[in-house]
Parts: sequence; C-alpha cells; structure tokens
Amino acid sequence: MEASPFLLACRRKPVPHTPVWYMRQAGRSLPEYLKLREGVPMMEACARPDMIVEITMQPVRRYGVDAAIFFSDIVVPLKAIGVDLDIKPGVGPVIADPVRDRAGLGVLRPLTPDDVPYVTEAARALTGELGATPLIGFAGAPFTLASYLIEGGPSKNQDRTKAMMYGDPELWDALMERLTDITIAYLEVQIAAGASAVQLFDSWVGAVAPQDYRASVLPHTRRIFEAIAPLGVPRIHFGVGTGELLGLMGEAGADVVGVDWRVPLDEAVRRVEPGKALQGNLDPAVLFAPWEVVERRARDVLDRGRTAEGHVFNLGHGVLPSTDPDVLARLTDLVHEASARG
Ligand code: 1CP
Repeated sequence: MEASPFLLACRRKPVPHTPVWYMRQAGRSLPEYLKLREGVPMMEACARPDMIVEITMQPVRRYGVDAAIFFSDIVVPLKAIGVDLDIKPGVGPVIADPVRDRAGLGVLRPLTPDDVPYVTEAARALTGELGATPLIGFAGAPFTLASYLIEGGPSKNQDRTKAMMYGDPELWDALMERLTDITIAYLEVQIAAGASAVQLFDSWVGAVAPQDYRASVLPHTRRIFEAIAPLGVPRIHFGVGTGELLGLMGEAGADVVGVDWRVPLDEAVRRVEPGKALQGNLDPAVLFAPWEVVERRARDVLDRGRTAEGHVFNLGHGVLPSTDPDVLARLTDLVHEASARG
C-alpha cells in the first residue's frame, strides 16, 4: 500500500507514474450508479454500508484510478448528530432550522464513532476490497459546513455566513469550534477504519478575503490538520476559487494543496510554501470538448505539475454530472501513459 503512486506523490516521493483520481468520481455520471440509486434517497444511500461500498468501488473498477473516495456527503456527520437536514435532488443539502444565533449551536453536540457505525463498517469492508488501492476519507471544512448551516442550503455568495463572521466574531468562533471538533472526530473514525488519506473540502471558502481567512478560518482548519497529524495519513486541503488563499491554505498544515482550474499549477507552486504536494487541476468542463483538446490540456496540466514537489492529477473541481464516463477512462489512461517514468 505504501508503494501506491497516490500515497508516494502525496509524500513528495518519486512515483512510477503521476497518480490520478477525480473529485466526485463516485456517484455522478455512471449509469451503474444511477441504477443502484433508483428509489433510494441520498441520505439513505449514505447510511447503508452495502451501497457505500458498491458506489465507492464503481469508478475504481471502471477507470482504474489510483485512489477511491468514500461515497458519502459532507453533511453526513451533521445529520448523524441530529441536525434536521436533507439532500434534495437537484438542489443539495437543505437545513430545516438554520443556525443564526447562540441557541442554534445547541444541536451541534460532539460526534462519536457510535453516531456513524455505517461509516466504520463500510470503510473496513472497502479497505479489504480495494487491496492496494488507497481509500480517501473526507470531511467538509468548518467554513463550508457553517455556510450550509447558516444559509440553510446552497448559496451563491455566502452573504449571511460572512455577515456572522464579520458581525459576531464570538458566535462565529463558537460555531467554528464545534464544527472543528465534529470534523476531527469524523476524520478520525474514517482513518481508524482504514482510510489511507483524507481530504478536507473547503469548497466555498473562496468567498473570503485573505485577511479574513487568516483571522477567522485558518486557526480552526489548522487545528484539524494538527489533530490528525499523529495518525500519519496524508492530508489534502481543497477549495474552489481559492487562488488568493493558496498560500494560507498551505500554512493551515495540509500535506497536499488542491488547486482549482483558475491557477496554473506552476503558478500555484509559487504561491504555496515549499514542502507541499499539489493536486489538480483540469477544468471539469474541458471534458466536454473534443478529445484532442482534452489531451492537449491534460498534458499541459502534467507539464506544469512537474514543477511541484509532488503532483496528484485531478480535476479543478468535481466531475460534472453529464460527463461521459468513457472520456474519464481515456483520460486516466492518458495520465498514466504520458507520465510513466521508465
Ligand atoms: O465521488 C465522490 O467524491 C464522493 C461523493 C461525494 C462527495 C465527496 C458526494 C456525493 N458529495 C461530496 C462532497 C460534497 N458535498 C461537497 C464538497 C465537494 C465539492 O465541492 O463538490 C459539497 C460542497 C457537498 C454539498 C452537496 N451535496 C452539493 C452541492 C450543493 C451546493 O451548495 O451547490 C450537492 C448537490 C450534494 C448532493 C450530493 N452529494 C453527493 C451526491 C452523489 C449528491 C447528489 C445526490 C442526489 O441529488 O441524489
């Protein structure tokens, strides 16, 4: 397992080829996924070990990617501690009673492994089934979880979230503290059950300016990475629209910084402190272009990625739902062949 190209690249060690996996590779465009999910609501699928295992395996079988990502959602730990929420098809997470004052914090109690037995069971089964392919566990970062809790659902600009951050820093920090504790516990459960790496998704933190990130987000995120450091698995940190934050995201302590498609990887190398690997960053929309374009752009990502101390090939954000699975299969082969070191 330690010889897996994915883990080697995360640790900035020499690799036989550039490893590749795709954010949201599980549970998006695959017909075998859509068939399995027929009539099963998302939150139910996330609580059934048989479904988690099968959906996590599907892209590994089909694409031959270098890592699996645990099928779940970032709101699963919140639901597990009793937050009244649902994932609405075509919308995303919707929170029944948004958290907007101190009383609202009451529902955010600490998470224990007993709250998510299906995660432990599925991750254990998966590590057996995956053999030498690493399993990536994941969690939503406190800012992104806070944004769903405060806004009540998906939001374009995170206005209410930032209003609390600017206007009531004490409430903000109390909320972030609780979410940080939940996130640490949730990542620990996945690592204890066999996850070989973890990714912290701070998908919407790109809405924040660097000085606010430093003051109001970074201390919490750093606490997460410090807490799980002794467990020894690579830690990946990703957000969208975070070009201005890449340096600070590295400072927060991850081993690998995820880069969206807006910043070329060789420029990201300059923005992130030394001693970090990078992950990314082909624009997921490029996969809708003719193959020649996909190939040229993928080779460009590989070339720029060579300037990093370690490179994990990925998209700049998740696989888009109407992506042709055959293009992802072909892209996986291309990345492996074009980066093979004799
Ligand atoms: O393949 C994988 O990566 C595993 C599955 C996975 C992951 C990693 C799902 C399944 N969700 C996530 C993480 C997640 N969920 C993120 C971080 C990654 C990212 O930035 O894309 C975020 C922001 C969410 C929240 C969420 N859940 C949204 C976005 C809504 C918004 O604010 O714009 C949506 C649409 C969901 C629902 C969801 N999550 C996963 C699936 C398969 C689905 C669709 C379920 C359905 O509608 O039935």
